[in-house]
Amino acid sequence: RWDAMLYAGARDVAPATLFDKILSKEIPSEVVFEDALCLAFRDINPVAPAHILIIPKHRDGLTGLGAATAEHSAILGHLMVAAAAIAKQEGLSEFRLVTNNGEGAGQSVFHLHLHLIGGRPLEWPPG
Ligand code: DGP
Repeated sequence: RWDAMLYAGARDVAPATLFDKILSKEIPSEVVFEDALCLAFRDINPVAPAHILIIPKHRDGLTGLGAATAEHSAILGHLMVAAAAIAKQEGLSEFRLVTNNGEGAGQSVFHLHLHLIGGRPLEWPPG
């Protein structure tokens, strides 16, 4: 499965996900923000008027947040700062940032992603 590791990074042996195809543009997406380290695009199945996924371009073992180690500190911080910039760009002063870790928590794509959600009142606790 060397092909599957193309975008995942040399140290990443987990199977490729559809986000690799989004990164390669094989699957089109509505990109709202991009820099050298991350890509942000609109969720295909939005749960709110604003629903944006923010992903690292190189998964580097981050199948989900539960796989994070101290080596991932810089990219994780970068994703958070990107989320704040995207919220501002989208005109969201109130928003929620969520990451689902594990199928039981609602994770369906095993390439770390932050859900930036806003544009409507958000209830607490989430389901
Ligand atoms: P999660 O369930 O937390 O792993 O989030 C995965 C999200 O990915 C889910 O909210 C739906 C979204 N998604 C799935 N397939 C596509 C796609 O092809 N394009 C886009 N833009 N989003 C997708």
